[in-house]
Amino acid sequence: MKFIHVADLHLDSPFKGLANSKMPTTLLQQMQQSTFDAATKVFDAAIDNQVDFVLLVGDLFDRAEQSINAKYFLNQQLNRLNNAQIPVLISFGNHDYFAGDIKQLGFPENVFVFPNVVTTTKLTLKDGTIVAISGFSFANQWVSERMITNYPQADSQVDWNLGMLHGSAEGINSTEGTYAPFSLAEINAKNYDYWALGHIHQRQSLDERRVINYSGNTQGRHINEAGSKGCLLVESQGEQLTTKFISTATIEWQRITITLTVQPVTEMVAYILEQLSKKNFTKMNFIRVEVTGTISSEQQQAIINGQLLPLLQDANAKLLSEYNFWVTSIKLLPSPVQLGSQEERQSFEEAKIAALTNDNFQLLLNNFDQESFIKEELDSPAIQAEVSDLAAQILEQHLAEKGTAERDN
Ligand SMILES: [Mn+2]
Repeated sequence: MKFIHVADLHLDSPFKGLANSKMPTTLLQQMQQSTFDAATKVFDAAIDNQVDFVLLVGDLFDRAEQSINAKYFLNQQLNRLNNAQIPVLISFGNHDYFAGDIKQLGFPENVFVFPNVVTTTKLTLKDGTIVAISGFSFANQWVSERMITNYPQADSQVDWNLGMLHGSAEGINSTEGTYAPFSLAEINAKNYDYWALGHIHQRQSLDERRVINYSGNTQGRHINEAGSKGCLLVESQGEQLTTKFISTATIEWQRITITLTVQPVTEMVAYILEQLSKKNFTKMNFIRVEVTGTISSEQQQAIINGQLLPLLQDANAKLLSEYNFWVTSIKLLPSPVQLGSQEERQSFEEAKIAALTNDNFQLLLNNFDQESFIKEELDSPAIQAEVSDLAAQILEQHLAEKGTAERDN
């Protein structure tokens, strides 16, 4: 048995907040095309590796009202797999929830879409191997029910039992349970051979055998989705399953720290770009420059009030044909804050991860239902990431000041 586990394609993500007059058109196009290019690589990999089937675990589309572009693209890709006789199993997630008539989707005959209740479907592979695959599709943006409890126990009559589940594993990054929450114990109790998880965009295994996996998303969309992104190729070797990561993102995000000294603003621009040029990126990288070191208040102001970035991007645009990077933002690293003990520092980091989640941001956005223009502005992962970072910095500063005040008393 050989299959691809992929989730969170987020086709046609708008990348709001990144396009500006400094960004060269070719790069703008590459960015807007990136979720499609990443998805194409997934389907290429399925065909090249002659997999038995593909599991698409939700958030294929970025929004429930899918763009014509995204729909058309996906249908073309599914047809490619149909021609290659590769079955595709789809369970929709919180971004592309679907409760309508599956026939209306117009998918080719190799596609099976899970309904809104947990359902098991069986595939017989070319060599006679029988695989049972259980899953469900989100009917709404929120599913607070513990859907995991509806999954059947592993079927001992089949060769492999697989689960597809778009949802939040408790204790990873979000404790509130609006995304089909489940615990590792509940998953383990089902005795399946493999769990293809979706929803959390950071690729990770939840178990030591590496058979309960989030594949992560296929293309990072902002600085909080940094690093390599792609899908998993899962293959059986006897009784064992091995997973191999396949990289699909055409643009990778990363933070790069640059140490500056007191110097004129013009030299800052040249110095930063020179440091980045030395990295010899082999694919396009979107960079958040994090500045540290001792700099003048004039330099600090140029960064904080946003004057440096357009200057930097102007010069960056001229380097694009030679070097694979684009500076999307520049931040001053806060000067080290004294949060007292190691324990204080650690609980702050933990609290930060628990509180500053995209889900919590979505809840906050509900406060702006009456002011849709605010909601629309803020409804961009890039801007949310900025706000989260800023919130963390301000909190940290407050805590440090409070700590100092308490120690002074
Ligand atoms: Mn997602």
